Amino acid sequence: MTPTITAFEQPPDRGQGLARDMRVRWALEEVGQPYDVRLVSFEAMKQPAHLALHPFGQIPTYEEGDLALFESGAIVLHLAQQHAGLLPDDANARARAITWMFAAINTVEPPVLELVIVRIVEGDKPWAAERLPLVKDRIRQRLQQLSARLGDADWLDGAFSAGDLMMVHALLRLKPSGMLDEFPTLAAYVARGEARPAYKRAFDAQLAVFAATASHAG
Ligand code: GTB
Repeated sequence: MTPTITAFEQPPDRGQGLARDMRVRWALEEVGQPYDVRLVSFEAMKQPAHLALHPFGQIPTYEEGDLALFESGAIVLHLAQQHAGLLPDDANARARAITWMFAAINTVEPPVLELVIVRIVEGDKPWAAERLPLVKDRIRQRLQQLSARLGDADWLDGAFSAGDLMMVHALLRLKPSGMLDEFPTLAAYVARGEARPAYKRAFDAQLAVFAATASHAG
């Protein structure tokens, strides 16, 4: 059965692959599972039909038969458990890869999102300029720790896993800020993720959505 995911009808990142449907697309491509995409507007996301799928009125969602999921991490974990290729067979290695998924969304991503908040949401507040360096320092602390753990390895724990997929995508959000370049080990790690054929296919698919929107707008 072909699953259906949801994504922005009008991607605010102009197809840079920063929205979280990108993780799900990437995981689907890594495991070779074809999928359909239903594009939703910001308005439709807050309507009952979409809220029945996603209680917080967001994308991505995932539907497969009578299963409906939300939360990109949960969707990627579901795919990784159903298909070979994103989690190791060994039970302990599998648990460690899942740990990295949680680390990506629960430890590394929150300070990264704070940067977006202080720059965009709170940018006009009188204290925003004072807060920015504090937020950046918290990000640097996490990047330093992650970089130290990665060392000269290609991936966080042996072969590429769903943990790397989630971590690379969480780090990608930092690219426009230039902060990733302060940590060459992590910049190279993210570049390795972006170089994967599955990443490229997923990226092209979401970019095509923006290109279609842009051509309609023009
Ligand atoms: N924890 C959830 C998950 O991991 O799935 C978070 C889902 C989420 O934040 N969804 C966002 C959304 O639907 C899109 S990804 N927002 C609409 C709303 O809340 O009304 C976040 C995002 C948005 C935009 C950019 N961008 O433009 O660069 C990047 C990421």
